Amino acid sequence: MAYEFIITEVHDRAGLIRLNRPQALNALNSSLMAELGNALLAFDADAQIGAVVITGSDRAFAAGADIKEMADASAVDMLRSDLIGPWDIVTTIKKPVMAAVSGFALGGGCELAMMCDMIVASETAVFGQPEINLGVIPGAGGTQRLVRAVGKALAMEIILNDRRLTAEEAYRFGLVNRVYPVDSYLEEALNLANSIGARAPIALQLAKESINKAFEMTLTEGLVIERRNFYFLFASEDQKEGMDAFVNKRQPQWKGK
Ligand code: DAK
Repeated sequence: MAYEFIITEVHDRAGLIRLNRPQALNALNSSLMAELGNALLAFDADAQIGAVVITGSDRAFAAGADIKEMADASAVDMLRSDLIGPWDIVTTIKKPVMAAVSGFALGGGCELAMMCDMIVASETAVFGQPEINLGVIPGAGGTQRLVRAVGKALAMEIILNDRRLTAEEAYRFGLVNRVYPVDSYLEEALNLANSIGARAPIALQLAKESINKAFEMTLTEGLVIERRNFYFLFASEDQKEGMDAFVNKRQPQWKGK
């Protein structure tokens, strides 16, 4: 499909989505977000794809939601626009999603990265939630996901006082998985996506679902979900294949069935 604000590519089993509004540092306007949502759904439905990577440019992953687009909106405009719909797709697709972040990941850009399952950063990445400078607060999960990622004390500084995190700090505080030089972070993110994406598809889906439940329920409830998903996998051909391959000392061939 032809898109205006994103570019999609396939690298082995990894689907790559490049945010592509360079003149606006990939500011996330509603058209870009709609395209991103459609591309994510298309990769999620494509059996050849095992995992998805979202990236921007070396200069900017995304400098936030498009301030110019929302500057004059009323509260009712915002409420009616259902802005959050396409953003939700990032968190509801079944396959693992990775953000490959270089340069600015600010406001909605940081929130988009945090919606992904993992973040691979370049050494030049900068994470921040500067909405306070605009007289607003994060609106796409920043106040919730940042706290869970880096803890309350640091989240308060970042959101209340526009503290920005370097890639190295983001790694140290547990916001990102890995940091690489700017000329290799994307390739490394694709390698990671391909490594993950080559694994048993149904187990991947249920592992991701179970981990995400850890943020939404009590330990007892989460353990029930995990155990049910574990038992359910014994209904899959991939479980039989995986265990047979181990017993017979061969590589498994996953079918996603
Ligand atoms: N929106 C629109 N345009 C942007 C932009 C943004 N967020 N960020 C940068 N640009 C544009 C600039 O206006 C400029 O355009 P021209 O003037 O050339 O036409 C161009 O990109 C280059 O930017 P600069 O000239 O400013 O470049 P610098 O290197 O000097 O500065 C910067 C880079 C990233 C530090 C600076 O551009 C900046 O501070 N940008 C704004 C960062 C920010 O405040 N981000 C938070 C935005 S609020 C929600 C979903 C999402 C959100 C809320 C709700 N729901 C679903 C409910 C999210 C809200 C936000 O993200």
